[in-house]
Amino acid sequence: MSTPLSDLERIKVDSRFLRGTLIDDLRDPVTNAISEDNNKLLKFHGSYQQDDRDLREERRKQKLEPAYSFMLRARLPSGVVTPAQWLVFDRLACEYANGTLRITTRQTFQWHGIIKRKLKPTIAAIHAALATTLAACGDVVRNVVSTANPVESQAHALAYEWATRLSVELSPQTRAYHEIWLDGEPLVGAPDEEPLYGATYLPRKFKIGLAIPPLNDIDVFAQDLGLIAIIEQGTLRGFNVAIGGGMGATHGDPTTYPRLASVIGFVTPEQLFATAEAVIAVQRDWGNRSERKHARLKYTLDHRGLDAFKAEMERRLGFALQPERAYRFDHNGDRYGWIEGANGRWHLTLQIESGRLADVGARRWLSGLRELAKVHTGDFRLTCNQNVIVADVAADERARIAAIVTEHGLDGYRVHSGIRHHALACVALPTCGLAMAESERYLPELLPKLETLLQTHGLLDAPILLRLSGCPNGCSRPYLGEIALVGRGPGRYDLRLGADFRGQRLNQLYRENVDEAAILEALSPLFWRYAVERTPDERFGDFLLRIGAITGESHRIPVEGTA
Ligand code: SRM
Ligand code: SF4
Repeated sequence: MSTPLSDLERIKVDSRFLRGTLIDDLRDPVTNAISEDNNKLLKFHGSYQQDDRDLREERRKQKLEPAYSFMLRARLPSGVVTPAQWLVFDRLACEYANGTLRITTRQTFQWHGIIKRKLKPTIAAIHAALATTLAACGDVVRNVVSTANPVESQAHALAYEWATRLSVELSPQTRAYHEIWLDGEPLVGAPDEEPLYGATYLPRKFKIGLAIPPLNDIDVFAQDLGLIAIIEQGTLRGFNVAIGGGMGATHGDPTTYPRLASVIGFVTPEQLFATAEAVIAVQRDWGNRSERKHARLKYTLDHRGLDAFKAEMERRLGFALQPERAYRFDHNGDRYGWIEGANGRWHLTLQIESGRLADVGARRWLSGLRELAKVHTGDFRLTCNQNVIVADVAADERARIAAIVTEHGLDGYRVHSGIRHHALACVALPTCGLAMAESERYLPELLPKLETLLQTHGLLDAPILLRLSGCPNGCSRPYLGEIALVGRGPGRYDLRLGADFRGQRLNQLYRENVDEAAILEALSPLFWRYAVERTPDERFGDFLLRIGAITGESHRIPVEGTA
């Protein structure tokens, strides 16, 4: 007897290509919420229904419905935003959302706190700004991310273009989005078509990222499909293909786990689309549609076998992948400050703590970026480390840009400690319905304590990757942190240690379900030993492995890709 399909598969089938009864729910004035089934469909349109968890208990006592609102996520291929778009997005944050813009770990924007009747005008305004929210969430190919490396060379620009084309061309084709949000005419006669996805889309979310070595700022091995651009003598030769990365896990369930993508070969640029489509199509057909916990590509690979998956891909493609080419990653962080591009234009990377653009005290970051957008003639690039690059600045414009940056307190990157420079935190409370512990709101409390500890050992400048997640889903890619906290419950975390600095080795559990005091107590002697015993240029994670503070091998990618 075959296993029954998950409930979501039924909802997708019945949805008529993602329509459901969303239009009716949006019109219903009695509640600020929408039905459970439509909630599932709404994700494909780029939005999640949430409620303010800080207010949940109080409202329950008062017998009020939870404080419902909606999170909206844009699909911004490779994280590129024009100044004109920035100004629109900023206005929407102030008019319809909670007065903040949130840069995500997949180089796009989220708005939080949009009430139901403002969802449609917000989406329409995003569309009018030539962007979309379609397929920013849901069981589809998500926004394709790519190394936020503006114009280092022609070959870099070309690799970037491929990522953008993948994002655009792998988008769903349904007209439902236009009908629901943009007052498009309902479809009569010919049915919608989804040539790649079919009526039930994919078994689960599917993430693609393209990295341009030596930067692994997108964490290419955390992607379902990771592409590593191979540039030789200034020419883009093609891409190494890595499949089956993913971070999500469930506490206490060993059948779920983070996994790094496996490199399965090399393709030329001309073969890229067909290859991406083949990976997606085999996952579409082979992925687990009964148990969503096991539906990501990583489980399909581990269940059916990597070799069998590759063979099926190649059978459908009609050609074999070439052997992987040599590559080397240096690090997976961002390079702060000004950098000159190959064409003599300049790029300024600013650090935005947890990606949250807001005006708080002297940190007038939302206003600062708005002022920059008013005068900047290049574009902005969001990074997967939740930062922003003011890209493509003429040499004689630098002073004006720098003045705005300083005036709004955006110049912290100049003085930040090594660990602060490399800290990521997911959203978590109060909006994320899955959060078990604080993350974004905890980071500003935790960092000074860690900095004090590091300073004691003379390590304030040591670049250490710190990643916080409010639950094991791993939205800040915590399993790739040299130090990571993964939420267990209020004020309690798993402390994980020992990933590398290139995104090529997963970390390991060091202390389970501990509070802040225990975390600091566990780290202090390790910092001390690191200060005293490290070899020149040895990174914290590598050091921990060498001294045996963490043991055993987790799934690991060789430091140097082999030809
Ligand atoms: Fe995530 C679910 C936020 C990147 C793995 N993620 C969620 C939701 C939508 C919670 C929910 O399902 O109700 C969170 C909304 C919180 C809020 O209030 O905004 C959420 N994820 C985020 C963001 C905003 C975190 C951030 O601080 O920037 C990131 C948005 C990315 C984007 O622009 O598309 C974000 N999420 C990630 C990443 C990192 C990445 O992709 O590089 C991961 C790990 C990689 C992966 O997918 O394996 C990630 N998010 C998850 C998972 C676990 C998936 C799994 O396979 O188990 C969930 C839960 C789920 O899908 O059921 C999840
Ligand atoms: Fe929410 Fe967990 Fe993702 Fe953090 S890691 S945003 S708590 S789902």
